[in-house]
Amino acid sequence: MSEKRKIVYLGMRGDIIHPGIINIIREGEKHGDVLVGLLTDAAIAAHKRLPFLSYEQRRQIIERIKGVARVVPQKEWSYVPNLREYKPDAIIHGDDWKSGPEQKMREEVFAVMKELGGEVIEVPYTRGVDSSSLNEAMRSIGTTPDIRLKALRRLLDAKPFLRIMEAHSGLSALIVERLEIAKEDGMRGFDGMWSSSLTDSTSKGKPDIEAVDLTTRLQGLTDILECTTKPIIFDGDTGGKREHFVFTVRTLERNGVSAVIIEDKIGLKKNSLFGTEVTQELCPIPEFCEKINAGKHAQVTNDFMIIARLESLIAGFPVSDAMERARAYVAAGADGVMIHSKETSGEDIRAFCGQFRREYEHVPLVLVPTTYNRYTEQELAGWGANIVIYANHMLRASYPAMMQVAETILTNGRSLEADRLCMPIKQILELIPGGK
Ligand code: SPV
Ligand code: MG
Repeated sequence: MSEKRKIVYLGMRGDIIHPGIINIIREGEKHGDVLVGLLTDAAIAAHKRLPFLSYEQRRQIIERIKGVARVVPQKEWSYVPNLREYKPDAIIHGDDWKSGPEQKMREEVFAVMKELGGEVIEVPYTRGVDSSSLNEAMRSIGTTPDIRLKALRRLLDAKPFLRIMEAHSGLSALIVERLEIAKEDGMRGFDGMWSSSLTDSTSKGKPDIEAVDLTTRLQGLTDILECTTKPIIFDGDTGGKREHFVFTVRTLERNGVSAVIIEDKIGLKKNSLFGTEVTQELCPIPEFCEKINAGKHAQVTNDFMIIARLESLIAGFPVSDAMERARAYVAAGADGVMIHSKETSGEDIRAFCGQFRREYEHVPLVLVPTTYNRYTEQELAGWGANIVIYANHMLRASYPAMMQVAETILTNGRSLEADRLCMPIKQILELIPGGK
């Protein structure tokens, strides 16, 4: 009787297949049957950008690679839970984890394999073809409207909490797209972008009163779409007339925008952060429900989201009014709700979140903590929020920076003193590849 084949565990994302991965599979095969632990979206999303392909699509590809005996989901970033569950005879990994952020994971894996009486096989890293550098290359290729559109729902499924940042130009969006900082628990970045009516209007020198029309806003959005891949949530203001909103939905959807948020106000829209200093008239509930419903019927895919924004607290009404509206809007088909307030205490928002979560465990809940910004993301997530939007910070940051430089030049009658306030010329030339 032949000896039972050994099992060799190989954890992977499986989004980008390259010779380095094939090499590891081939090496693994020499030692036994290769069991691929394919990382789920949720396992990846907490640490890295979401793969371009869904888990199912990735599974179908990996299963058919010669040398792969079986594919199982790896639901955690760490290999350890699967190693304990499948008890392989060996785990195989590229030796690049000897340094850098994966070092700690390597130590854990060695400890577990020792405990299980198994072995760790390290394969020399294939230079120049690792997933991270290919990821960079993919980013420069871009994405498709379909992949981008789906990304928000996939992220909501994969992560309990998303961090969205305002972008009003290609340049500001590039920062949101690329910036990552290292934290103890891995890399931290933004999950997507907010296309804000306030910053789109302000950057055009116009008030935030729906005076910048959709066509104009889409021209700006196109710049963002062209240089980024992350999902976009569009500030749809009041959504306009119901008969017009259906076209807005289709236009956004066709462009790969993931969601539109519309607010339940009527009349001349004024920015919410004015609160009751200005007239804020709420839309009758049935009328707003019809608008949501018309939008839901107009969308072509199942992935596009229409999020209903509750302006009760902005207009001076109590949490109970917001709750009544939330119930009606969810029943009308809203894919999520956003609750807004200009109070700095956050108490009204916290009260709403508590009540909403008691009634709706899973409906996505969006917060825009511009005024109650003392609370951390962790605290807001604890209240039940799924999405936090930093709604205007990139534009607000740029204004004082530009003012300071302009003042410095005026004061000195030359730009030498302003240089230290500006990005170096070399940096601006190299920021966008392909200029040379
Ligand atoms: C925006 O960013 O345009 C918003 C959020 O709608 S707020 O300005 O707070 O109303
Ligand atoms: Mg707005």
